[in-house]
Amino acid sequence: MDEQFPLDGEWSVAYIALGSNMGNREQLLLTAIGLIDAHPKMEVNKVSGMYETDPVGYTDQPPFLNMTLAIRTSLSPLLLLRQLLDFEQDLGRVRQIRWGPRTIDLDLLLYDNVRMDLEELTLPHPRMMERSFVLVPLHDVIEESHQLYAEVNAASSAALLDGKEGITLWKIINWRSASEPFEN
Ligand code: X6L
Ligand code: MG
Ligand code: MG
Repeated sequence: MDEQFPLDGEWSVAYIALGSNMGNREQLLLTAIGLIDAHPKMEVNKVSGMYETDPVGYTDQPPFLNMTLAIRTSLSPLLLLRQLLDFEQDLGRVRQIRWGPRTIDLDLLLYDNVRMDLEELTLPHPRMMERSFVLVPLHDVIEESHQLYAEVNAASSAALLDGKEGITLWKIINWRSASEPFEN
């Protein structure tokens, strides 16, 4: 079953989007990164800049902090997704208004070059290419070898040049010294 994928000993690269617009946003993001890295089957490889972004979808809510991570994982896509949802619960996520404020949101964007379409999980994330608050931080961390690299690069550059997207770099954090968020 799913637990047999990936094969023993194989690690995959996954990209995760983080967002917070309730409570101590920066601390919540840092705590989430710490939980992910502490998991025996997940390792944080690269951390993007932290961006403050205007809310989209449901706009009558406070601004977000958004960022993305590149991780290595030996979990399958579905088990990784379920672990991320568990971390959201650990960090006090309560689902009230659809698209409303949240302490933490952890979205699985990409898993290697996997494409899948299940009720529980679609990869790549079906709406990521339309969301500048995802694309701009993803551009900081995505590997050149990924098949969506060129597309992410073009879309994020367009969003930033455009300037109307309401995305500003808030902080560059140091995740150990391993992160080189702006090597692209
Ligand atoms: C029309 C209809 C246009 C719906 C856009 C976009 C809905 C994004 C939901 C949409 C639409 C979303 C974040 C956010 C949310 C976040 C920022 C969502 C889910 N999450 N805004 N809005 N950052 N800046 O992480 O992404 S709600
Ligand atoms: Mg989201
Ligand atoms: Mg989500």
